[in-house]
Amino acid sequence: MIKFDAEHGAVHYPPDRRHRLWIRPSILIGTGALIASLVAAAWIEMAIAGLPHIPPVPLAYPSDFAGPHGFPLWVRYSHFFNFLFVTMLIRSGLSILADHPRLYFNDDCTPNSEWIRLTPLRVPSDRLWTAKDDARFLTPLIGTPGYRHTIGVARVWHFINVHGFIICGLYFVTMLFTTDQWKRLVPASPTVVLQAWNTWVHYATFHLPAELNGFYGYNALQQIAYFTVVFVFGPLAILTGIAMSPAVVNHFTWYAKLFGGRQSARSIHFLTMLSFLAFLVVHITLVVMTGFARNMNHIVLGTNDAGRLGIWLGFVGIGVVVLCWIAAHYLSWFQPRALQHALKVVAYPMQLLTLNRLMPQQTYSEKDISPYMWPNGKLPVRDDWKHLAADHFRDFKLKVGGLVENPVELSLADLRNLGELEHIAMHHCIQGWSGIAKWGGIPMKMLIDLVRPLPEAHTVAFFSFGEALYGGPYYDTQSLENVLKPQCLLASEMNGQPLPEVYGAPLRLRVENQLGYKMVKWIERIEFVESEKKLGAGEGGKNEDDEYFDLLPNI
Ligand SMILES: Nc1nc2c(c(=O)[nH]1)N[C@H]1C(S)=C(S)[C@@H](COP(=O)(O)O)O[C@H]1N2
Ligand SMILES: [Mo]
Repeated sequence: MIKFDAEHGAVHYPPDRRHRLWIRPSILIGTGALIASLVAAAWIEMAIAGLPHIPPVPLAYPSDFAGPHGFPLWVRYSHFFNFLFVTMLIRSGLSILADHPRLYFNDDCTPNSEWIRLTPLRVPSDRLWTAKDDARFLTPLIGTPGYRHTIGVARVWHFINVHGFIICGLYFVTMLFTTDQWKRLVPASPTVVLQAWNTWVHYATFHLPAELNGFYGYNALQQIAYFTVVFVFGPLAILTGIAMSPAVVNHFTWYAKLFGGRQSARSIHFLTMLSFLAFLVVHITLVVMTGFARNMNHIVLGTNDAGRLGIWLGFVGIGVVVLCWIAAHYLSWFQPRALQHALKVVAYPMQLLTLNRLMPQQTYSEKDISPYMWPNGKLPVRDDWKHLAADHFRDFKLKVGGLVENPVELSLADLRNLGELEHIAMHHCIQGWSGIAKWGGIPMKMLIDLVRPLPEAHTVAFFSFGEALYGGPYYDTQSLENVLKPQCLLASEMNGQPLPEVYGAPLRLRVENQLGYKMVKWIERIEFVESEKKLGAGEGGKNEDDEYFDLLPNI
């Protein structure tokens, strides 16, 4: 593990390292009751009728076997790479979750409405408690990268690996259906369900059913389990991942509703991860219990004998995967900038072609407005801001300049005279929480028409009165193209009231096709520039510079 000096240790290795898990009791009891009743039903059936007979699944018997034999090379490789990608996704996903360690089935994310909490802390009601204050950290034994709030780098791993996971999955399914291997996984008759139940009665009452040779076919319960993992959990994980994209959800509002809302999609995304984990535990246990050496030869070598080679090579394979976790951990701490750029190479061109083309067009109504909105960021401490705030920003002048024909200084009243628009929108924070609010202000397009950017101006930079998490003024940039999209506002009102101080007074940005950190609060001035590379560390904003966040977070 990495050694930190005292200064870095204070940031990277926070003193409160308690891990706690709380689950809403009704959910724990409900889940427990469901599992207990399935087990009880199995015992009752055995007590009354005895152990059910499991007829040999005809396809699965070597003697009259008609289906696919063994595991071809492509199955074995896909299996290995899938294991690598899924474990990387789980480890980085857990790190992302730790950044807002609460899951909800409602889109408001009001504290105490969560169904699961991975933090020992309750949200205090007597002082300002931001979502950043609430962020936790994981031990690197569980999460990538581990140690502290590192969502930027965790997202890099998540998004790079998801490309691998999807490519691997598409390859596997294509090969499955262009050969006869699909017959292993796809239940061909309804009797499979009955046989799966009978097999469950065996397992649940601690009887191992007569073991079929997996080289030739699976038992009915196994077939249904594999089918569900490949054709239900895999796609569901991908689809609910997409349902967390602000660009998608703020264009196709119905899409998140398919999953019961944006936070419900996030919860289901987590539950698919738990299902993968549960599957992994049972799968590995049964591989070990039902003829370990022979099974490992099937999986690793594609042979059907009882030699030890498969076991040894299998352990080498697992060792390679663990080495990848360790390498990812060290790369995260020593080469975060290179990782950030690597994701940009992979994702940015695709985003410009796809997600970033979606126009925000949210149609929420007043009744959707969240009763609570998580705040984020540090309230400005500068004297000039405090003086302006004390006088309700009457003397505030927004400075708009840089590469423009007509630089201006505008008071809030001047801005209001330019024209005002309102929309009700869902805010998506990179950390995972959301909230719906009504925003009022001047569309950026009107301001742009007024100042007339020069042809070489491609980027708009927003500078805040406030400081960033690790000090230095907060700023962020947008492409000119994105601020010209609908629903992009310089907001001075929230839910029909002047913008409250905590939420960014006097002005904040709204760009609804992106994540929250792009929406600078407490805006002091706006500058049109050639490119984001001229500002700060050149990555496009304070979070991009310091925390390795994406330049264009459409997801
Ligand atoms: N100046 C400034 N603006 C900021 C931040 C900040 O730390 N400083 N945090 C950003 C983040 S991460 C989010 S999610 C939103 C939060 O907006 P809210 O407090 O209105 O919910 O503000 C964004 N704007
Ligand atoms: Mo955020």
